[in-house]
Amino acid sequence: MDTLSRFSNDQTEKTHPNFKALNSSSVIDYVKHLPELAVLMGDLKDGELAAEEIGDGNLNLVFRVYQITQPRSSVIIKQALPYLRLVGEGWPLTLDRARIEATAVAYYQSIIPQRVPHIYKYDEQLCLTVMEDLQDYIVLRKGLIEGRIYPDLAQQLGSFMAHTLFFSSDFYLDPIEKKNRVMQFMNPELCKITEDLIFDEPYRPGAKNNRWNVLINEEVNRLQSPENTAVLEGVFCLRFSFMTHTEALIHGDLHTGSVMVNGNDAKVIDPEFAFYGPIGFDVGAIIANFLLNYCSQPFHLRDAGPCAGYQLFLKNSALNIWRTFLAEWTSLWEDHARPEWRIGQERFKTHLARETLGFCGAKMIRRVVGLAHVADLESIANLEERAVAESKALRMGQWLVANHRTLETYQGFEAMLEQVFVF
Ligand code: SR1
Ligand code: MG
Repeated sequence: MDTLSRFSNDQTEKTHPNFKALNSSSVIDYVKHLPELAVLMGDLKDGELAAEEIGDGNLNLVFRVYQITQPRSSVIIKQALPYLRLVGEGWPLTLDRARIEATAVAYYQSIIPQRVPHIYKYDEQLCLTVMEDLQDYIVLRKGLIEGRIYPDLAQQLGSFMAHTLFFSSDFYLDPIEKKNRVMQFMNPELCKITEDLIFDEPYRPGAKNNRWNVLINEEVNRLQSPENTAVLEGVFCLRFSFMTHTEALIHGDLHTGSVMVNGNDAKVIDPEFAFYGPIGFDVGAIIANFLLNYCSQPFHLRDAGPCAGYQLFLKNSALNIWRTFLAEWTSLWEDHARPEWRIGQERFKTHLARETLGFCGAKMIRRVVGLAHVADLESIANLEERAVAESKALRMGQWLVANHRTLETYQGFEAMLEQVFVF
């Protein structure tokens, strides 16, 4: 029996006896009976509401429920299913992820409320969250594919990570409280997905979930060769860190599909993979997704001038995410670190810089070779062009995974990251 099938659907009846998956009709009934929404949605008489299922992620149902006569009066309902939506009922998945997500968002609300949507209700039995509909926002990945500029985004994301990661770490929390939170955020099934999909399968010939563009077969063979030792050892270290380092409450899936943006604001969504893990995993993940988009842009913005300009925005964003994160982390440490942690900050920042680079690389590789790809690359229709972008992403990712441990000081972070853009 493999590990995931231990947590099969039949657990659902025991843990959530009243669970039932909603559809676009039953979700309306559900909303009508929510006192929490009476003010927001006005008088919810029969027939006044409509709903559509708008989920495009890998895991859950997402409904938009709105008043027909006033479509701007709306909410989002996100419901976990007892299986992985991307694959179907053959891949059972814990419903506890809805609790993890609701608890993580509540934590984010308490630390940096402007960076998350408002939550109206968490329903423990139906494993769903009723939240603000970010009507004027789009998913960041879409905005980046379209070549939109977000001037404040790097600062917003860097600041979000510095605050949420610092205030959940041992550097700030009482050690007993911190360990209680480690227990509260135990998320073994979703961690197992990450362990398999990011740190194992892309490097394992024959892993059944892997898929890639046939035109990069040779690159994938080289990636998975036992002689590719620098990369394989780098992944070993990153995997070990991911599985054992309870540094802070990390989002756990902080890619550009987990950020909603409008012209000047950004909100982080979807922390169902949250758990106590290595800080660099979040920082590396978001930077990786800017780099993936960078690789794809010659085949979206085809004119050389605009493409180069946009790639510069992406590169500067990646660097500015790190700069903001580092500056705000440093200042939070100086102002709030517990006395026993006062000495050693410089060394820890070098650890963060190394792991950010390494996780960034691993996150790039998995999106080219593993189960779950990204639209930045997948939407390049011409397979030869896509292969060019994917090969570049693989070269960047492998170099970062292989070399991240050689970074001597965090002050060299930017120089190291800048190197990969020319690959
Ligand atoms: C099997 S789930 C695939 C991916 O979707 C999520 O967004 C995570 O990134 C996960 O690895
Ligand atoms: Mg998600």
